[in-house]
Amino acid sequence: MKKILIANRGEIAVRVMKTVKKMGIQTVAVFSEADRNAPHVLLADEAVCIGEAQSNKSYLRGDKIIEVAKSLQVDGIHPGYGFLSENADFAEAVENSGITFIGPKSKAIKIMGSKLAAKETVKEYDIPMVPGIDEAITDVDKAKEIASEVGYPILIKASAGGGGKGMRIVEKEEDLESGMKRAISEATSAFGDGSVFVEKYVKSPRHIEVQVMADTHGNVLHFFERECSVQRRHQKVVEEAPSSILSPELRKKMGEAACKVAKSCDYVGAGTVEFLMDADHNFYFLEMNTRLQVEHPVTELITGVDLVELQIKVARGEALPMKQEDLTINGHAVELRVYAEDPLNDFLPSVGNLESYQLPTGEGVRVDNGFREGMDIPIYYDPMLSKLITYGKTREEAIELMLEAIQNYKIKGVQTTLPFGSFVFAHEAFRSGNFDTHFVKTYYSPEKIKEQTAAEAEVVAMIALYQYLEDKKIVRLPSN
Ligand code: MV4
Repeated sequence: MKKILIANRGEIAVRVMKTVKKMGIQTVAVFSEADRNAPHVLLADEAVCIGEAQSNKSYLRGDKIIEVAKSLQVDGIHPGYGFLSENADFAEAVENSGITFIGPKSKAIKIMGSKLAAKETVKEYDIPMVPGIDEAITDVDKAKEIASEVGYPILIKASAGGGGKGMRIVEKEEDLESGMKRAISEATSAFGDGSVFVEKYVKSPRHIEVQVMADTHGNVLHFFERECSVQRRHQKVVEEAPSSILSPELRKKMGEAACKVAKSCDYVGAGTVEFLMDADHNFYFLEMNTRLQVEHPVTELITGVDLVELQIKVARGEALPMKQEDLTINGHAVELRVYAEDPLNDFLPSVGNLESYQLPTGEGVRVDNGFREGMDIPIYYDPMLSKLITYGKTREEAIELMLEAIQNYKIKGVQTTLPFGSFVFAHEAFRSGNFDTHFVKTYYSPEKIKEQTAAEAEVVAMIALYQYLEDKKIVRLPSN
């Protein structure tokens, strides 16, 4: 591979390009009219404008992107995450045009894009699943039967759903019929597919996912887990690796289960297998994400591997250069997603101009960033500015570094989720490791940040006062 096109924008386009360059491969950026001066455009060897700002006129235009790739004699397309990354038709169109899609085959994308197809596919692989039914269900009486078998509360889920869309908790039998009708109509309007199924509702779950990587020679490795339980409305905000609650035995079991999921669909490339873990540490397969994830850096820091480099090697047909036994966990990493959103105002997007934008640096601090001082934040895309990742020998060390690094961000012009990050990392429940997916709902309110800001202001005032008194002492000394 001599030239790779990165079909994405923002921090992930920059992140991917860094590795592509490191490998001595030429880079091609595509960009929308809103991104003319964006960092990913400036970093690339070549850059081509593919349309107007709206995603469906630029970053989602697979046909245009393939056209650009062909005209510039590109060998591979890296889709990043979001946009076209999990679009099976795009992956297929790329392959059909004679270019390598740096990701799995379209068949694997298609299977894992449907929760029911995924369940069907992994069935013979002895993967723990949440009790329930693994086929689309429309008959209310049948649903009642399943529900009384697994016990209430149950969760109705849309097969095509993602990010919690089309999910409905049902506490008791008399609510089942209306819940099901709503779930079906919601799924139909949101995904054009009204298939729903029923599972036992796991009450206080943790979200633990396993990074896998498979080559075209039949090797599948796992790169341990990431804990992503701290999320708000199905949007992850804080991630870490490893999870603070897994024993080595459990880690091995989950890693092996994740590899089996990958094998079940002939997976190739980087993927993530999501599990729910209940309060008794039982784990259940949820779904597989067939892309590089936003939170991949925490895995890179604890394993010392460059996941993008492995993606490219595997796409070139090389065998994975290590064995499972070679992989070990070293230290601990935490990540905060820094969004241009106002945590004091229901996390509404806070778009505007980045009047000041200075990033923390230092040992154990990694910032994956897609912005620059003076830039306007486009309203058309996800408002994530950067990811702050810190690494330490222990979890405590990583968290301390994180709190310090958050303070060393200097952003003016927009509100960000940085103060919310301070809240999470300073919180006793997070620090103790005793938390679940309900963390934000349970502990967070804007008042918490206001209290925190007031406490910080008090410290700053005390320091100023002390300095003032000290200065006065010095000034007075000669006259005394
Ligand atoms: C569940 C669950 C409880 N029980 N399934 C949410 C998104 C989708 N990927 C799966 N989700 C869940 N499935 C059963 N049987 C709770 C969730 C869930 C959740 C999962 C992971 C991370 C955050 C979450 C927040 C709320 C609900």
